[in-house]
Amino acid sequence: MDINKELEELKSRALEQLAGTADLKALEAWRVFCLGKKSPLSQILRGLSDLPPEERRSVGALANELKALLESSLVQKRDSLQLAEVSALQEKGSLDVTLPGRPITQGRLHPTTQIVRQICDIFVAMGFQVAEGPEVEWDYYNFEALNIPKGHPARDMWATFWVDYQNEQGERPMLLRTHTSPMQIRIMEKTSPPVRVVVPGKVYRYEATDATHESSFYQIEGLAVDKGVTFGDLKGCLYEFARRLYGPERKARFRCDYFPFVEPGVEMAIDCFACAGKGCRLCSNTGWIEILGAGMVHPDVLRSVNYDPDVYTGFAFGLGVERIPILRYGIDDIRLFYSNDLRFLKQF
Ligand code: FA5
Repeated sequence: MDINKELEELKSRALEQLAGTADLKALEAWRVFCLGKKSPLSQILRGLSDLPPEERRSVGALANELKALLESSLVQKRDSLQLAEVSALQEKGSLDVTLPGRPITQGRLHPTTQIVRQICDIFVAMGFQVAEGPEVEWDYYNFEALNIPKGHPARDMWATFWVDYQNEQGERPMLLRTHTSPMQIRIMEKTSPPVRVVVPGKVYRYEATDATHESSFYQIEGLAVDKGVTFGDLKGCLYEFARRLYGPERKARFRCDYFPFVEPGVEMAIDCFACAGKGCRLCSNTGWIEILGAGMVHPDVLRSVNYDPDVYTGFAFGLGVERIPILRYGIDDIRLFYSNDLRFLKQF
């Protein structure tokens, strides 16, 4: 049959059937029959490319016109059927359109995300940039380039999840990063000094959990390298950070600590909010809660990324993100953060 004639017939048949549809179910059946993938109209449209060019143009225009007409008729019919259904329900008294709608529950940012953003904002205001890096890391970045060669006892400080992948030498060089410090190396490899950057991210440790320890948690790494950076800059920067985050009344304490990639190394602690420094379960009876490790970047680390330690110096720090809201809001167990209890999460 002539395609133009076939289209005419399709049109009158479809419109006639549409006029006869009495409910939404029948309308859906009509849609599938007249506009679905297997409908005669779709087949004509699909076959257009096989027609000679002249015919293709005229048939194509007609077929597309018919498709648009059927689609708009469908929308109109659906609206009128829906309206009729609502009126029928109202007449029966089973629909009360004056009832207030159900409130839409709104999600919110996880407390860890909120605190990561607040901390990064504080450092951005001090001139730091923000960068991110991989959670699955090479042994080289997590340990070796940070002055922790294979077999070094300092590796015991960070019990690790290794990825089950062996290289040609039979070694397993891939792991879940135990800290954000590998990003110090990745950033210095790609950038010339001066560097001022903070790196938020998730880290993993193969260790037992307790009120202040999780096996996966967040850290924020900080790194500043330039000519003439001193330990005074490190302390000034971190005191200012604590003041902006906790207010002036909270006490901060620096003590010597050991990290192979800094020299000298320190830990910074804040006085325990729960016992006002007297000693309790949260602070393991010390009165202080450690929030970060820090120090002056070790000359060997600078050398490993081709920075001249006689010209450049720098400081680095790595802070445990969850410890910050613990101190700020008086949360007495870190495990609450990731146990998905909405009664806890909704408070932030
Ligand atoms: C480090 O991870 C070093 N990379 C920090 C560093 C960076 C030192 C740069 C010097 C220079 P440490 O293992 O102490 O250090 O962890 C840093 C912080 O992460 C701790 O102060 C603590 O706040 C937090 N933290 C450590 N272990 C856990 C854990 N299991 N659960 C929650 N927070 C933790």
